[in-house]
Amino acid sequence: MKTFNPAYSLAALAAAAMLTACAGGASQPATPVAEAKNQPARPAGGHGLDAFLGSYDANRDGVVTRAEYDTIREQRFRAADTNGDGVLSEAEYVAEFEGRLKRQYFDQGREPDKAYEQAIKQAHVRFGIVNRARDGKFTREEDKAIADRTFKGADTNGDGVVDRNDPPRQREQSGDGN
Ligand SMILES: [Ca+2]
Ligand SMILES: [Ca+2]
Ligand SMILES: [Ca+2]
Repeated sequence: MKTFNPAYSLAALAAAAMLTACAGGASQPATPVAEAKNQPARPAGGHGLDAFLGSYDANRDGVVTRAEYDTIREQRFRAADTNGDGVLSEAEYVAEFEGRLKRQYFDQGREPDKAYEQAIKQAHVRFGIVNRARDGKFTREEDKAIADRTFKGADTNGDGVVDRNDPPRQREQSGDGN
């Protein structure tokens, strides 16, 4: 295990929550909630390196490879496609986001608040942006295009992986914020 770094705790928690959700199985106990409460609240899939690592660093080595990223993104898409028609409706898209957000609030011992409502609203707005064709169907192709842009946007030093060696950009804006 790596040395404990408080900056990682929320990210690790999010990763643990997500992996548990994805695998549907038991996983190691996450970082104690007491630790997480000391961290600033951050919406699920929020911007920033911590959120990125928390969401996609599956093996928690502090480095997100493209393979890890693509695998989790694909898992997330498949899990979100609850009616199995291969595309995400707005309802499916937002429900997937809300599931992660709920989990995060639960793990932090928080009740849904104004920020929660706002985050859900933003998810609806985001669907309108990611669903470029405006046909109400978010496709894998659309997701892959965003994934590519998001990963490259996060990999600010361009070495093909996302980690703490990637200098933050002045204005954090990458893809759909997932
Ligand atoms: Ca990793
Ligand atoms: Ca669907
Ligand atoms: Ca990099």
